[in-house]
Amino acid sequence: MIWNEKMECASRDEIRAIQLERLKSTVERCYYNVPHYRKKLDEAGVRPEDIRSLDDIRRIPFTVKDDLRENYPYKLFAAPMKDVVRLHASSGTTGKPTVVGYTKADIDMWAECVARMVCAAGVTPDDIAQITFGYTLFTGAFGLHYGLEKVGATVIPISGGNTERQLAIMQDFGTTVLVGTPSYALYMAEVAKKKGIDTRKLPVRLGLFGGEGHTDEMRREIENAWGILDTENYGLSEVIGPGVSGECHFKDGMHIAEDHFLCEVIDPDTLEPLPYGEKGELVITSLSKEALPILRYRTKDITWLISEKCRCGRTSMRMAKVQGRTDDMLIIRGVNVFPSQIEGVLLSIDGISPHYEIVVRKDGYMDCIEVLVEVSDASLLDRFSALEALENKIKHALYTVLNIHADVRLVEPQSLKRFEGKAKRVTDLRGQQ
Ligand code: DLL
Repeated sequence: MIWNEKMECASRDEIRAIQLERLKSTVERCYYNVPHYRKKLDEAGVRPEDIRSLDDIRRIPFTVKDDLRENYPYKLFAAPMKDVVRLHASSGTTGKPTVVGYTKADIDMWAECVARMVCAAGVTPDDIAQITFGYTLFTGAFGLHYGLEKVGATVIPISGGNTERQLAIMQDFGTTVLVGTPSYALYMAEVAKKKGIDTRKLPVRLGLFGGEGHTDEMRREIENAWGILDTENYGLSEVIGPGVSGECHFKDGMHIAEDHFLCEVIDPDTLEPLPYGEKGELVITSLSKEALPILRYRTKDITWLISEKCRCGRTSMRMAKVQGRTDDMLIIRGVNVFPSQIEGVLLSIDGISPHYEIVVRKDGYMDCIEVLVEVSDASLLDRFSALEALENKIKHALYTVLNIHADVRLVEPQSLKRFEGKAKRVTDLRGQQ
């Protein structure tokens, strides 16, 4: 079902007209309500009335995460606090979190975007959705919650953690849709197996996964373990939360809610916009937000835009699966390495589990990368030659894809850390040595 056919199937001309009108009012709102934006726009010599076509967006300066930090907590808000009804925050790895606010209209718009997204994935009012994201300052749980309720699905707001209870509730309440991070879905399947629960026999039929990326190999792993359709969605708190884009059941890119978010892809080095289909950094401008409008936000997420019409009938632009972030990219002896590339290799090899950790350190001046991965069968660890053969096989496969030598250490099943939220798989010790 298409939730909002008028918008999701609008012609390109119609969408562009809506985007231009909303871009103008967003720039105006920023200019007249947020000193930070006024200063930046003045410095760039741009006044709101200079925005006459969508191409004029190129004249607007970029916004980066540090702008939110420097204006902590509320200085980028374009609405008075009496109109702000909700706050969320994103925990940065360093320094202060970034705080985001929503008016009533923003919350409605957010629910609308998530409703479109979950319908595209296949949710109906008959579904029972279990939300395993934490109901915290993180946008994941509340974002999905309001959108799922809007389409009439039954929501189980179980929140994160306590996997055994999650499984018990899932069995008792007849959950049909699992909502969370892909890594948690895998972990739940593993706990279920230990408890003797056959996840494939449960009524769960659909996964709505996001908040972090997952490779096609990991997706197959999840689909096999649960016997479900695994769909992915994308968003970020600075822009709204989940609901920026999501896959339909064709899983051929994530449909963008283009009447609310204007997406560009730029070359992260030259900052020049790239044509559709070319890979670069995603930049998003909000088009209808009131409390925290955001102009040309550099997401650091690497993807490309897909302009061909989708088989589902929606006309919206799609974004490809995020390939990594410009800032989780590891540079190992001069070679750019994305953790997702390593994951892709590991999941294509039999005899190991999808749980892994990447440790980067310096040996003298040399960058060294070590990949720890759990074997599926603990008895392998006692069979030296088989163990060595498997390690070599993984090393070779990693070398073929990454073009660098990585050390591989096979470890016992269940010995690596598990995650209830976003997985943190990389430990980079180079700065601390
Ligand atoms: O993760 C919002 C969200 C929650 C999206 C639940 C989908 C589902 P933040 O905590 O601000 O917001 O983190 C945003 O997470 O810039 C990406 O790097 C990453 N991310 C989110 N979804 C995906 C995805 C939420 N599907 C950051 N694939 C973003 C890859 C993702 N990365």
